[in-house]
Amino acid sequence: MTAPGGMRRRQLLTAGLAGLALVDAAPTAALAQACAATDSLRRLAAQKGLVYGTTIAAWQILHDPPFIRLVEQQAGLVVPENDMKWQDINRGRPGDDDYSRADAVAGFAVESGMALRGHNLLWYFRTPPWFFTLPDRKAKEGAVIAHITALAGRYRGIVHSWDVVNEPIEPRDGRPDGLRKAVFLEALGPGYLDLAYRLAHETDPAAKLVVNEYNVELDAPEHETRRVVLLELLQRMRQSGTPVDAVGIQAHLHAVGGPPFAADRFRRFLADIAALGLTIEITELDVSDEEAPADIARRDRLVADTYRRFLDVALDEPAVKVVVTWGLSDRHSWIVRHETDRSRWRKDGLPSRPLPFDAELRPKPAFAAIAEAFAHAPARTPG
Ligand code: 9MR
Repeated sequence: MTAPGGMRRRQLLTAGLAGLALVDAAPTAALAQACAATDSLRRLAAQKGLVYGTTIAAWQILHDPPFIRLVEQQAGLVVPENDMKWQDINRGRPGDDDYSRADAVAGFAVESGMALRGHNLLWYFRTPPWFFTLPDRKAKEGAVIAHITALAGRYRGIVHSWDVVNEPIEPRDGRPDGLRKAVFLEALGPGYLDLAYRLAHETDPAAKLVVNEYNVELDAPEHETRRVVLLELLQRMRQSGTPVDAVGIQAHLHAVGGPPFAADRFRRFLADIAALGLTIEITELDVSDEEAPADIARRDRLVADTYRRFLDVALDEPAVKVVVTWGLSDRHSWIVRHETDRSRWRKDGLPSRPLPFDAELRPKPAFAAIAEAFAHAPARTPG
C-alpha cells in the first residue's frame, strides 16, 4: 500500500477514536482456546494468492475487543458494513459530514496491516434525504462530485478497492440497458456511471474500481437476466474507456429453499468477466438458514455445504482475487439482526447462524468449509 494522500495514517485512527472511550479486555479463555485450535482463513487464502476479509463497524472496534481480536487473527482485509455509506456519513444537512466512524475503520485497517475495501461511494438506497430535494440537475451533479471527491480523497492511497456504484442494474425496471431507475440515473442520466468512475479514478488512482452486484449466481430466469445485463454494462464501460477494474459479486446465499446454485452458468459468467480483463471479488458472502431445520448440527452442515459448493466453483476462476464474508461471527450479522426482509426471518424465532464463527466466536462447520475451499483452490497471481 502506498502512503495515504488524504490523511496521515496515525491521524485517521486518532481522529476516528477521538472522544470515545476505548474498552479493552483480556481475551476470554474460550476465545484463546478456539483461536489456538483454528487455522487462519487469512493465511490459507494468502497461500493461494487470495485475500480473505470481513465486515466490521467502528462501534465493534471500541466495544467488542474479543470480536476484533478474532478479526485480526482471521482477516487480511476489512470493509465497513455501514460506516462509509453516504447516509451514514451525512445524517443532517449538505456538507454536515461526520467521518469519525469511517476514520476509525480505516485507521484500524492501517494499524493492523490489513487491506481496506471502500463500501461505497454511491448507493441509491443510502442517499441522504436532502439530495432528493436539490433544485436541479446541476445541484445534484455538484453534490455527487463533492461527495465522491471528499470520500475517495480522504482515504486516498489506503483503499484496496472501492465499490464506486453499488447495485447499478435492475432489469425489472424495464430499461433496454437494464440500468436501475433510481436516484442517480433519474437525476443525471446513465452518464452518471462514467462520471462516478472517472472521478473516483482521478481522486484515488491506486484503488481498484468495482461494480458491486447481487443475485447473479442462481439457476433462475431473474439471475440469468441479471448476468446478461451486468456483462453488457461491463462491455459498454470497457468500450467507452470508463475506468473499471473489477466486479463485486455479493453472494448472499440461502442454505435451503429457492432456486439451485447455477454452477456451470456461474463458472461461465466468471470466465466472461475475466475475458473482459476484469478481476472479481466475492464481496458479501453469507448463507442464510431461514428454511433450514432447527437442529443446529444439521443446520450448520447445510450452511457449510452451501459455502463449499459456491466457493469451489468461484475459486476455480483465477480472476477471483478476494473473498469477503458479510461478517465473521453470528454475533454481528445483518441476518441475525433481522435487517433482511421479514419473509426471510426464521419462522421458529431461533437465531440464524449464517457466518463462519458462532455468536460465542467458536469456529463452525462453515469455517472448516471455507478453510477447505481455500486449501483446495488453485493458486493465482495476487490482485
Ligand atoms: O448489512 C447492512 C445492514 O446493516 C444495513 O442496514 C443495510 C442498509 O444500509 O445494508 C446492509 O448491507 C448491504 C450492503 O451494503 C449492500 N449489499 C446488500 C447488503 C445487505 O443488505
